[in-house]
Amino acid sequence: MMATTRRGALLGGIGLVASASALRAAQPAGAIIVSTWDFGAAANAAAFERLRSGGTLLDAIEAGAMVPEADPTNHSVGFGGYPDRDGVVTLDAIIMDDAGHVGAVAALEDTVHAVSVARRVMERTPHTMLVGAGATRFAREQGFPKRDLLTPEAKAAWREWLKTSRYQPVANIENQRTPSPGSARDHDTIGILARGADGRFAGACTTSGMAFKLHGRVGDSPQAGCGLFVEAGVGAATSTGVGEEVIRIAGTARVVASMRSGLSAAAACREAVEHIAHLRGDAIKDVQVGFLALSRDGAVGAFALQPGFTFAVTDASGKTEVRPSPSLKT
Ligand code: SD4
Repeated sequence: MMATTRRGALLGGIGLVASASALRAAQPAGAIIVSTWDFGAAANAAAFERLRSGGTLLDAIEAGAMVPEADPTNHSVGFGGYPDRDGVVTLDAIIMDDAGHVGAVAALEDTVHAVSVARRVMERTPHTMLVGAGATRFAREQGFPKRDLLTPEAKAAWREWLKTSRYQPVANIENQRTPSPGSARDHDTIGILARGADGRFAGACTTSGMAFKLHGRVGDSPQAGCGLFVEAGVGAATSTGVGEEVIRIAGTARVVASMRSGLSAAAACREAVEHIAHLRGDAIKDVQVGFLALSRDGAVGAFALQPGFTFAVTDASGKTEVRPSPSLKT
């Protein structure tokens, strides 16, 4: 089974090399932007606007990711994100294009726009990822202002959490913008992908990770091949949910490899979710993981472990639709 899949991927890869220009010519014109969760709609709108005003695909992706980062009511991206168990907000982010350019930061502190710092890592350093104190120092050196990310509301939620100190991620908390007082509120991430009218791809993923995590914990989001993967002539994929489960299977690298071997974006996302379920059995009983993918023909696919995952799709005319993802469990 594994051998067949691998051979399929290999053959798909060879076919692509031979016919990359033919594939590009077959692509429908027009850009498409997709992102995770209901709040992806606002991010897509910013990305679309940036593209329309002449920005590059990377400019658009970055502008989109910056929207939830700056939103204090979004409790797990950037400003207003929930802290770790020591009360410190730490951010993970990545940005990537389809020409092998990638930059990421993990456990970044005191900086609102982690995605922009990730872009600086990509464009101004010989590295692909900076972490912790090094990432934060780099942000200051690059002129990003120091800002305390812990809002009074997030601090109060952390104090409440300290009473039980029970670490238990809640599925689909991302779409709960105003959780009831005292309820568990833990994680939120935006993964945003775009295909330009020229058929090129770019993507970003940014998060404050799982709330009340151990200090120093890094999730899937900033890791290429886990929270995000982009490949020329094939497509792009991003993930959300409990990062540990995505990292175990190098989730988005797997989704993109499946698309390379001929699966549709939807089937590739489903295959990755099924693999997690098969691998983890009861351990993922209440866990949410969602994948979102965009293929070279502009098709959008998503699949999640649990019902409740949603994603936003913006077409070339700027029309945005939030859609529910199919899921393994019903
Ligand atoms: C993480 N995958 O840090 C992220 C969390 C997330 O919506 O996606 N939340 O594990």
